[in-house]
Amino acid sequence: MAAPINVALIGYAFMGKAHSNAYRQVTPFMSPRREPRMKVLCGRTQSRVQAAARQYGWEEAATDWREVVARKDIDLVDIATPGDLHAEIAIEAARHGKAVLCEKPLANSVAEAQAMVDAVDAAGVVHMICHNYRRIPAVVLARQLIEAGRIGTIRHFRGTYLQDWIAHPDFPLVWRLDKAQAGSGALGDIGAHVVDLARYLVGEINEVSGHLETFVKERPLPDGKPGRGTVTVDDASMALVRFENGAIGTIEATRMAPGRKNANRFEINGSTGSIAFDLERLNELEVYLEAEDAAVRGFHRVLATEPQHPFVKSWWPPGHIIGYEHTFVHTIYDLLEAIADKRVPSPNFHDGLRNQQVLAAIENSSTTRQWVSV
Ligand code: SOE
Repeated sequence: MAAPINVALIGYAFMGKAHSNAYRQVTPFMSPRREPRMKVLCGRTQSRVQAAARQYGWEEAATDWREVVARKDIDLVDIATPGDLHAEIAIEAARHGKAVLCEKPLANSVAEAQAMVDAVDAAGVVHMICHNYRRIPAVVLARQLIEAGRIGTIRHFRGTYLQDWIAHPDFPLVWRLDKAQAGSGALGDIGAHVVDLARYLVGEINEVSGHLETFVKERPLPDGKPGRGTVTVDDASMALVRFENGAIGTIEATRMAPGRKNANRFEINGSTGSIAFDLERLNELEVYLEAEDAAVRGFHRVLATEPQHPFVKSWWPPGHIIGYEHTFVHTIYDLLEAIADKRVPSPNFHDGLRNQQVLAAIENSSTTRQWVSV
């Protein structure tokens, strides 16, 4: 692959902004062969994509993604569109031999996710799904502690992702509330992150009992249009889960928790200790270890900002905290390294497919009111 790595980003809303920022911030850390070049930003509306390209630092703006993914000078296609376009774009990009990064959830259905996996495997291209929370130093530390056996055999995973941005019944019917575009609601948008963390930290989920609810069934149409329309996705989802390794868990995702802005939290209990994390305090990991002296034993708040914590030493001196945007910088860093080394990083489309199967099982279980195997 020619140096630098030429990137095309499709989608310029919130996630497109986060990815753009990451390409800019990661550049000084990359060796010349691994440097990204922000070639083209693609979106539907000419005037808006042009403005975004200027603001985010892209060389060109385009409106036809098919033309963009076919370009010979593009190496990496980054998909940050609503879910209904993921499969089509990723499959076409793979067909043209491009590396592909795709936002979560991988697709709007298991069939689409499977087709995406088949396409990248057949083309032999590098692929990754953007579960950025795997690259928080405190979360990686949690995994390291688990892998080293510090909390023993895992028994419980308790994961919640709580937001409140649609709690008001007059919040408009944006695309994220439309099944045709988003695939599902809180379940796919934020529950997918919890499922990913559960898989990353504990292991494969093999059985679920799911419960979905849409509290506000109609909302005002967006963009000032008159009237109300039907909400076709869940506002909230909950599931009991069983892991292959014998652990049990709960996974909850809601956009209807007033006051909870972006509370992506988990607690894991093992036979000899526990760990807990909250994205709203993302530099910290709470750790309880039975092995510690009984007199001082208790939950410790570990600030994961020391040089030995993953990713941290590239940023600031010890104790200087990092933020949400760094989770994307770390993700893009690992992706660019993988592209230069011609290997598939993690999490990738195979993880995205498995995640999609768990989401589908939760939805299916909610409909049938039965436990469903994944
Ligand atoms: C909106 O709910 C959202 O931006 C998600 O789409 C992201 O994946 C999550 O990280 C934060 O919330």
